[in-house]
Amino acid sequence: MNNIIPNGIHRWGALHVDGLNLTNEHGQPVRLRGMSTYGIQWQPQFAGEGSVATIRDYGANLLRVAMYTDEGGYLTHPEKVKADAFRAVETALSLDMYAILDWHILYDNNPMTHLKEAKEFFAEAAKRYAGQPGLLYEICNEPNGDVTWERDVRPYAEEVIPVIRQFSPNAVILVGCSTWSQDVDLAAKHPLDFPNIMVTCHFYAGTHGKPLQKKIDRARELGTPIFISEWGTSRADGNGGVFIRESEEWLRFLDERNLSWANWSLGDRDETSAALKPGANPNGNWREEEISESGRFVFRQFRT
Ligand code: IDC
Repeated sequence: MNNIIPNGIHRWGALHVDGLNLTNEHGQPVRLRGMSTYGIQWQPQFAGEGSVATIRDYGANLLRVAMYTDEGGYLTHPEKVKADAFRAVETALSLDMYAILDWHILYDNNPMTHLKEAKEFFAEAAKRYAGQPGLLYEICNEPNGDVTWERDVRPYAEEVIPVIRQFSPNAVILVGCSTWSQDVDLAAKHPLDFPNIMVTCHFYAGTHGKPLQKKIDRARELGTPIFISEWGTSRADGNGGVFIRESEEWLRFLDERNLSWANWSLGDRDETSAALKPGANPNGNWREEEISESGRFVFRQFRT
């Protein structure tokens, strides 16, 4: 069958978390690597079949669907944005790729602000995808500002996780943490008391280096499994660089720990973190000149 890949849903089945590892349904450690969409409210066209199948051909087995809450996202146009997010998820699943459904908070710093909307959204999504082994849930992209794990993020997760588990009892759930999902060490001191949970860490190679790597190792020493659900070859503002040498160092770090990752972003915005050049064909099969410097680098990394 055309749509089966060696590291996809058909072979690996439902994923679980075992200690620090993400494992397949047979308990073997596995790794997801792929791309995050750009904000789905802005560029849904690059989450269509042509584009996603092209990154799969490059070796990706993961698509993260970044559904912004703010900035013209879900909270402003719930039906339209939700439909685009679900379509993107289903495109990836139909291609045998794992998908992450990401509640992409950003300028709306505190996940608690829209707890009610998050619970409604994840109830609907988890019901829709009940029994679907290929979907992971990311319940808050990047808490930031005056937000702490213990006061805000953990209580938020304690409300949202049971909502998802009610319909998808074993789904892997990814939880962001304070300082734009960098304070993994602080989260690890007060872990969530649920199975199949990973804490996300996000880095941008032009901004973050050794200190953040130390935080990851500290969290892991405390027993917290980490998932890199977003990273960029640029600075943290999505531009500058491209920082190839720093990205290579980071990827070595991730390889040594078998950490899963999604790169920001599968889109054609005019910024260095975008994998595609402005005007790239949404149907995929890109010519070399449609791919950015970052894209050329990242698209080679899925198979290494
Ligand atoms: C950036 C986009 C940029 C957009 C900005 C605000 O690349 O075009 O104007 O968001 O919406 C993150 C966020 C991610 C950011 C990215 C780069 O999760 O939404 O995208 N970044 O700044 N965290 C750290 C970096």
